[in-house]
Amino acid sequence: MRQAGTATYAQLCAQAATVGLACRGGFHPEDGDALPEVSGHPARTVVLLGFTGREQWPVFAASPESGDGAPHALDRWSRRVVGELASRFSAGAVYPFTGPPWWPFQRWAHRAERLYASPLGVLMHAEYGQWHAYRGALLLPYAVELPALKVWPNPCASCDEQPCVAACPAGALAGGRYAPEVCRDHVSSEHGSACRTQGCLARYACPVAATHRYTAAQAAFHLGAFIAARG
Ligand code: B12
Repeated sequence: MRQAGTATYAQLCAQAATVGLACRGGFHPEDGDALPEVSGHPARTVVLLGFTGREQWPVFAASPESGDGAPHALDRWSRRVVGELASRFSAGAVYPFTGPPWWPFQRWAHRAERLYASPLGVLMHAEYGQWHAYRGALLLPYAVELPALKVWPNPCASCDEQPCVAACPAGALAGGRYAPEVCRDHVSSEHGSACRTQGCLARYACPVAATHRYTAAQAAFHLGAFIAARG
């Protein structure tokens, strides 16, 4: 039984699972993180929340937001379910999609779990490879003990063929770093139908954690959002 205003990491994760989210590790903030206060108290623990592989997608797909036809369905769903979770734990919440300026979720992710940047820019996870993402972060005004970082080797360091780089039909990874405009021009053009229908071909070419690859519907949703974000 938890006391009001406190929680263990296991309790947080169990509750997160009930709303369709996975705990993605956490960290104890420092002054430089400049996080908002939670009901007048400094945030003492940040727990990242998100999707791992294709596991949580069906919960979002069955939600009212997914079916209402209005824009930004996944962001609106994330606000609702992360917000619900925050109120259960007397926490604040921040999101990866409010910006610019953006909250630095990938920098935080490196503090929460041992991850490695792939050539695409997407972080590699020990179990899920590139197939994971962030939907929000809980800001807890109390200290929560967090799991130790799991040590594992960077799979990209021993991947000489780099099939991800070779598979990009636009050559958006050719310069040694991801060129988002080159990618988006191609994906939005008549030549980009394979990316649009099958998902990012570079990401799918990665052999790591292939069993966790997104489903066609999940991939198509993200590519659609990426094209729509052109502004
Ligand atoms: C802006 C942005 C983009 C821009 C990148 C523009 C650029 N290069 O400048 C665009 C729109 C191109 C983009 C595309 C994608 N993105 Co993006 N993006 C973001 C966002 C909203 C902000 C990043 C940022 O500027 N942060 C500010 C700095 C200060 O914070 P940071 O943590 O230190 O940021 C680092 C990263 O941005 C990284 N980086 C630089 N360039 C790129 C390019 C890509 C593709 C990625 C993934 C990271 C990355 O370097 C920064 C410095 O350390 C983040 C969410 C977030 N709040 O972090 C998602 C995020 C980084 N994106 C993500 C993903 C998955 C993608 C896509 C692969 C899929 C998608 N969302 O459709 C696509 C790639 C397109 C494809 N072919 O599929 C995920 C990465 C998850 C992971 N496993 O690592 C994030 C964390 C969103 C999430 N909800 O989980 N993205």
